[in-house]
Amino acid sequence: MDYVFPKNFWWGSASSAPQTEGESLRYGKSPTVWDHWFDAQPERFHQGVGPADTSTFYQNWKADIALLKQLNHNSFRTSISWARLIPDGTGEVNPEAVAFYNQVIDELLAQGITPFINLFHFDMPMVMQEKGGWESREVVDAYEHYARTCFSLFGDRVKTWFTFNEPVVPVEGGYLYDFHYPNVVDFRRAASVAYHTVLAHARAVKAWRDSGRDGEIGIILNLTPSYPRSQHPADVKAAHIADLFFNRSFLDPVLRGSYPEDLVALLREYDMLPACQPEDAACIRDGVADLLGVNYYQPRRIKCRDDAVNPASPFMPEWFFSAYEMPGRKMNPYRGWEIYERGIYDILTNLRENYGNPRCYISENGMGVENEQRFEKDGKIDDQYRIEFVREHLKWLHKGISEGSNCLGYHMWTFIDNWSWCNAYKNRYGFVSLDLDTQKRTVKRSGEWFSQTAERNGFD
Ligand code: BGP
Repeated sequence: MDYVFPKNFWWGSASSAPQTEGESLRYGKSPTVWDHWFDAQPERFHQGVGPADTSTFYQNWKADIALLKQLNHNSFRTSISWARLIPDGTGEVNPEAVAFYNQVIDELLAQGITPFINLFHFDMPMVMQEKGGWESREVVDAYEHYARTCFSLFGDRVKTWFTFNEPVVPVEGGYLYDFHYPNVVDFRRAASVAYHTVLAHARAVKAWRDSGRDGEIGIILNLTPSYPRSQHPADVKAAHIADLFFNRSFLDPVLRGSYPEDLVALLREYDMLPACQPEDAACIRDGVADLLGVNYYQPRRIKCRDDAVNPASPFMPEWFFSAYEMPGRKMNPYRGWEIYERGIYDILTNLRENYGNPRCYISENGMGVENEQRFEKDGKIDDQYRIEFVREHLKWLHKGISEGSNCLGYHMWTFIDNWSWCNAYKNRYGFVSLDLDTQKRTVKRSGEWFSQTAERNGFD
């Protein structure tokens, strides 16, 4: 084989509670921000399809785990729903939720699939949002309590935990660019949300370590390598600032235990630093993750701004850079995102050279395709484009490992086509297709390919 991966490499896929469980207001679960927003503005959701219409993992977990096994997964990531486990955010645990998550964890283990459990995937319980969401320290306290509850209920069997998935996305979506609830556009508030999520991460890391259990705890970040249009100092500086805002605002505190000095200096200059407490710095310093999950979809192409900023306009990251459409870039024609496979290698190299080569893995990578049904042949989706996508990314990942990167696995987004936020079912990502009318699952060609690759631990 041309590409052989290290022994015990993690082959699997990722999903999340709010995108798969369904039963969004049943069996004791309280509403999240998604249930609330969908009620208020269903027109913001693709074809008016909301968070109740997911792939019904709550009912189908056993059969779905059998499919994971069929696809030779040795690991699988999903999340716990805070609103299901502790419906009022801080009080009583919901016994139906405990029974559900116990069944899922036990079945995964019985099938030889290591559960990777994430605590928060964009799904703030509405009761907590009403208390201010991540702008509020009370919510950070409540999250720590929720994390401790999870560790005490499931930490005897779950050994790989994550505090957050893509914490920068609720900052961007909810507080800067209006694609998540609460639809605020205000940098100062966004900075406070970002800061409190880092703090919440560090508090959960401490809670896990306090539990004395064996295992590890990490965080999952979506990293977007920030490439300048040219080597002109103005473009390089612009790309550096984009990197500070969108990557290093999380990467540095969770891997180095502190914020980049130039990010702090920039925010101080514009009087945008969030309010801190004296004890926070030590908490963040001690909250360095054991393991980093890297979600990689596409890079950022950056150039300096062509025009001067109007200082009367509201402060935004884009005061310092512009996006740049690189001529000749390779695009996913079915979704509109750039495909740049080498980005995975650049991320691993950066982690190795600048962050002490942490234990990491690719926790999401994937190719969304609209109207994927058109590629059906003999009853299954013949998604050769996805096979090509995965292969090409894996080649770069393999190169990173061969140069010494500490990358332990590759998880695909996602297992079964699932509901995705405002896009609902527009972009299909799964190894398994989902018939929305019948809920029938059918393995795609890419699922077969992945299954073989995982079994052989590599490909030609
Ligand atoms: C990632 C999220 C996932 C999933 C994926 C695909 O950022 O972690 O939850 O949504 O993106 O996104 P989309 O369906 O918008 O193409």
